[in-house]
Amino acid sequence: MALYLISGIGGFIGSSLARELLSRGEQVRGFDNFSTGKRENLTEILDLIDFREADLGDLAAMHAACGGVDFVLHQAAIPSVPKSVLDPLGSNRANVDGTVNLLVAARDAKVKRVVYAASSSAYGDTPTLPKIETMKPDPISPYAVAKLASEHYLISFYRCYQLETVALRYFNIFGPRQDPTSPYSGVLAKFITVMLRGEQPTIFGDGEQSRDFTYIDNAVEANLLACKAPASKAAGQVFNVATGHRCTLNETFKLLQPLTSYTGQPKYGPERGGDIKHSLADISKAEAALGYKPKVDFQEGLRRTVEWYRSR
Ligand code: UD2
Repeated sequence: MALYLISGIGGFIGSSLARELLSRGEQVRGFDNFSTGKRENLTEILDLIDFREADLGDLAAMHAACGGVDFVLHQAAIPSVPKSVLDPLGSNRANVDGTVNLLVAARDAKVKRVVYAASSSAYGDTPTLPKIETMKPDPISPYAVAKLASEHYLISFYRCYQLETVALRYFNIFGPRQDPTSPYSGVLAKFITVMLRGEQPTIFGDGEQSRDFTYIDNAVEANLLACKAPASKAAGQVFNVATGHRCTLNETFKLLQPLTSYTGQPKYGPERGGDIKHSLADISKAEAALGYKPKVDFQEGLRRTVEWYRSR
């Protein structure tokens, strides 16, 4: 049994990681400042975990949180392209300064490995698809720059201090518990909840933008594999975490219609600043080095997510 520290444990990815680790009999500690995470995501597991309310900006709290920890799963962030365009300083504080604080604490506590929630936004809008880790990154939004800067900090901490680090470039993770209520929420959480209410979703732009939407269980599995993969294959490395397929927003809307019983049409609004047009991953590096294989495809993921929101 190992002790895992999850930053951002109140978030949808952090709380999903916690549930899976508990079901595997592992020990879980976690912290959140509830800036985007939610207490209700932890309700049934609160008694089973060592939870602390803390902010990544508090180095003393990070040192305390890392004591005795085997693996850190660093999910805490302000995860939004448009929010970072409005507030680049806030994005940098949470997404870069916060990461460095946690890395310093993890290094000092001699944790075995830090696995980081990096982002596909690092690739930017370069025309070549699929995106492969050897491509030169070309981030557009402050959020994408911050996520990429943190990746480089992870690699630096491996090179300079031999702290084993792994960066997982998430491609549009979705699933149960993703918050649909903020203007910055992920598109699928918004579309599903709006359509279930019989309301019209808004597509920003022409709807022909595409994403490699990745169901949460795949991201959870990738994190747990990244903790256990041999250091020779994983440490100091960056991996795409995705499905290797993409879907446009217009196609996604059509898939959601029968699942949500929504019979109307979407509205179209202006394109969003800082957005990229197409996103699709090559996942062969994660397959070869981590043994990663997407377990749940997009359509099945949509079905499970719609069912979850419907049951609320
Ligand atoms: C980026 C990253 C993703 C993750 C995420 C964190 C890319 C390709 N992906 O997601 O991996 O790091 O940031 O937030 O960079 N949209 C609508 N209507 C809405 C909401 C969104 O049309 O009501 C559009 C939006 O303009 C975009 C697409 O849906 O074209 C996806 O937006 P999103 O905010 O769900 O995720 P994205 O791609 O910015």
